[in-house]
Amino acid sequence: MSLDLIPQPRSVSPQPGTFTVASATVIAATGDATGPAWLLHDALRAGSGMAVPVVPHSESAAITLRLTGDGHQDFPSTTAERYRLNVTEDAVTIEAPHPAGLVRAVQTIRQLLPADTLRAAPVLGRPIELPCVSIDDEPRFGWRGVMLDVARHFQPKEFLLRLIDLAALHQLNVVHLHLTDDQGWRLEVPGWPRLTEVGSWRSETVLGHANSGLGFDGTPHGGYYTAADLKEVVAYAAARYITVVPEIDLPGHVRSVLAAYPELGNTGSAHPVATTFGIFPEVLAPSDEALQFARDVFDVVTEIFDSPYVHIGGDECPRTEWLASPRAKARADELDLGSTDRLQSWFTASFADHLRSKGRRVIGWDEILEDGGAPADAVISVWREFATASKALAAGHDVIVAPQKAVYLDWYPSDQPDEPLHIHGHLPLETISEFDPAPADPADDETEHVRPLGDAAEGLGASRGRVFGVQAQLWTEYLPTPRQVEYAAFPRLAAVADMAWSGMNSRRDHPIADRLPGHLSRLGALGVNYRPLSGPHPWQQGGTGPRARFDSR
Ligand code: TNX
Repeated sequence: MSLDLIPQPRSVSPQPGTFTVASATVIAATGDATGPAWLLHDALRAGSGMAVPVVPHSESAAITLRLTGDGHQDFPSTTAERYRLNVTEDAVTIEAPHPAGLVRAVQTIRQLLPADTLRAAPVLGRPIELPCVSIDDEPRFGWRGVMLDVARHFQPKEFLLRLIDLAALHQLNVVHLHLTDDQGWRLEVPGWPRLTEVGSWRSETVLGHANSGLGFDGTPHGGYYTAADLKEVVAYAAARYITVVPEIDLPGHVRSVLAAYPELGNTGSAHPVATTFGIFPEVLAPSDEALQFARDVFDVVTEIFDSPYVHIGGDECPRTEWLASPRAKARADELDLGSTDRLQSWFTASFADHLRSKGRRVIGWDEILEDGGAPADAVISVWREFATASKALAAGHDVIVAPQKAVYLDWYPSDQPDEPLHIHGHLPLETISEFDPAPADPADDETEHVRPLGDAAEGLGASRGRVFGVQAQLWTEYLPTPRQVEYAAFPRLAAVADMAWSGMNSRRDHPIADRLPGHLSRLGALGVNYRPLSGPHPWQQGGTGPRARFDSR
């Protein structure tokens, strides 16, 4: 019998029989196992209607969650997420060295339950059964992420919570929020009120694709999160052992900042928040004011987010304005950089110093390796060419594998002409399911491969960097609403999750194509607007209006 689990666990032995969740069933857990136990309680309560109590000890039919380690494993790390799940006709036993592993096992149970149990209210009308099975599981990578761009199109807080829950269901452990960009600034920063007053909205948005020449929609678009909103998101994720990594994209992609505070730019002239998409020449001036601005923002960010990592962006930062600015050139000379092009490297180092003083490490897109490079402890999100990963590793950087050709879910999911508007490219599910994020990695043989992410200080001075893991990107230029994001994300994100958790041998032995049909019934029960395997439903197609497919390259 196939259990259609995604991701595929390391070892699964199905047994005959089932465990029935009955009125006498209890969940036994104590101490740090209690949080994961309540997650299981909530999952059962919603979809089965049964309030299975969490109790410290039990003599009767029980689901037991037990911590086996000393609880001191670092999280996130692959060791922290190991778990054993044993379902017999009489009992369900979950053991893990860390509560994170218990939570992963709870997610596996959510997948083992009938798909209808994932609904918000019971519809099943029959006993809730779990197939007997014994599972021994551990992820290949300690960083399994998904990035959501909430800057190009603001995404409501409720959707962040839903995405976190969907990430949890797929055993992902990082949700990266791209909080700022040319088209909008999405978080409150005390002392800089115009960031939200001015920078959080734009007057209108280009219709269709930026290159399709259809004009603008004339409709203001915007929104931002309060500190309380973001703390709620962080806490919701933390209960699921998911780290929310914030990104503040600097020193490029700052049109929303400069609309609010033109004095932070190189020309002082005011530009509105961008209403179209692409790469803009406007970047921060290499001034003390701009550095102070960044520090103030990072101070707020580190107060809200407990992630050991803060993403500083760093992508697509044109040098045009600096090269044309006598002040920028003078600053580069004063700093003895040897070249104006190195100003970005100076920004990166300054941000990293400030964040390091707060016990955090920076992550940047792979452009931060250029023109002077990045501090040794900077983690690189490799997004352009996969080959950059080896260069970054050789230079001693830890790496998050995120190449556009393999994990950019804003690319078209197929060649079909009826696909709704996406940015460009072609990224079918098959490409994802074949991609190996670390081909030369000894982890591939599925033996011991513990590579903890560790704390902020670890990795300093390492001669060769480590592959932290894999991350999918959901850029939202052309995915304006949660439904459109869901279409782009699913089921391809399930294939990314499989890639991030399971070793290559396991993925080859259990092709995801065999497990997806079963898994789609889970997404269906959750009301996810996924793309059917054969192509879009008529109502998901691009049609002939502004949402029509447009291939600009
Ligand atoms: C490049 S990936 C960008 C983003 C776009 C994306 C679209 C990266 C670091 N920069 O600004 O949204 O391509 O795929």
